[in-house]
Amino acid sequence: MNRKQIVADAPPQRPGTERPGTVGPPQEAKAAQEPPVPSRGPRLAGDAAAAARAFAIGGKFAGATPYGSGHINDTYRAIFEHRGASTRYLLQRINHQIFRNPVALMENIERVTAHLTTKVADDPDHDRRALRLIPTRAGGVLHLDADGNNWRAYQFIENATTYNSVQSPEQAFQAARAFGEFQRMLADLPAPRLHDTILDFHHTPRRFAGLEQAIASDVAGRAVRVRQEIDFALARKSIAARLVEAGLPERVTHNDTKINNVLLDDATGEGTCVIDLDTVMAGLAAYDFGDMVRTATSPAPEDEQNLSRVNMEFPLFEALARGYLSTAGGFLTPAEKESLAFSGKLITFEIGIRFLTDYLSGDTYFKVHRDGHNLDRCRAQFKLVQSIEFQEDRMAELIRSIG
Ligand code: ADP
Ligand code: GN1
Ligand code: MG
Repeated sequence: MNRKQIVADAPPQRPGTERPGTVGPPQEAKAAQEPPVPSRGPRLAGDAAAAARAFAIGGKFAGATPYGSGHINDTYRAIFEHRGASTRYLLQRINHQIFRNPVALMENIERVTAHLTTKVADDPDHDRRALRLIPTRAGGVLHLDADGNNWRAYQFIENATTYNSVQSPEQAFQAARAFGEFQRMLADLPAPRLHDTILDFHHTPRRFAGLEQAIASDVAGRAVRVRQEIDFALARKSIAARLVEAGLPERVTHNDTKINNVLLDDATGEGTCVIDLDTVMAGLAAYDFGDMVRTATSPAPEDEQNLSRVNMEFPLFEALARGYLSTAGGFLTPAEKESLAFSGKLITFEIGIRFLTDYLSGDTYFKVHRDGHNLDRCRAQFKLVQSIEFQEDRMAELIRSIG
């Protein structure tokens, strides 16, 4: 990873547009002041062991192994042994190239987790229903190591699993129900407005402008290989502004509701806990529903290379819509409900152009595990957009019929 990624993936900010709650100056400007970023790899694993010991956890540290398949942070499962029993913790190095102000980010997470904890207090399973931060020995929630890396730790939620692709309509229903419940529980989060951890995160027109910039500069010399994908994106430029210009109400939203950001209970299949709270901030309900459509209506993974497997399957969409509206239906306005069917196409398109932008920029933002990985991800998103286009009217009708 290098600094270019900030320029490449973060939407450009217009001068004078800082809103209340925005974290610091524009990311491009800040990047110039940033110290060199440490390299990843075995040394970081060693750092994880040292970082784990910085948290107020009783017992003896017994190891930390890389965990999960997120594209941004470095996640470890750490084990501590105490009086013959092992306890696991979730340890994360926050990617501070992407989240430029980890202190403000953690302030958001502390407020959100505290609020959720009060909401689930009466649930017999309350310990597993909201993420619980582990304090550091120094009494904060962030450990800053000697290399300038920021670490946090959570209680590990046992007997629940995240899935990188949806396995059944029931699973789509449960995941969407949990994300809707998450929005519902945060609807009365007291002021002030949460910090914008990434400015204009779902501002699709600015994401589009980022793509146009990447095409024009073509720093990795790859544009010639992706003419078809570029044409696909350019042909849909007119849809980019539809959500941001719809006058929809701002809410506290998750903003990264891909299906692997909700833990589903191993015994019941129900949503146990919504995780990955780095982008919880002001947003539109439709952003969250849109990203659920992107990740839970096609059974293929996000980076599927066999595009014949990437399709918006209507039974999955129906389960998703019913699950989401079972918890969110009570507070959404008619205009918000009306925006849901379209949001799937838009957010899938938006993430597709972000993958394409990153491919053109030389893979500097999302973690990649093979050559052309971002391009594969882009192609899968665009195939899904096409599949949604064939079924848009039916999707809108279904949402109206649920009411
Ligand atoms: P990223 O931002 O890199 O996507 P996540 O916060 O989503 O990181 O964590 C990565 C993975 O770790 C998740 O997909 C999930 O499988 C697992 N995970 C995260 N938090 C917990 C937790 N508190 N308990 C158990 N597993 C967790
Ligand atoms: C990233 O952190 P993770 O892997 O859950 C990204 C999302 C994208 C997603 C695509 C901060 O999410 O916006 O939709 O990858 N997060 C950030 O899989 O950019
Ligand atoms: Mg995640």
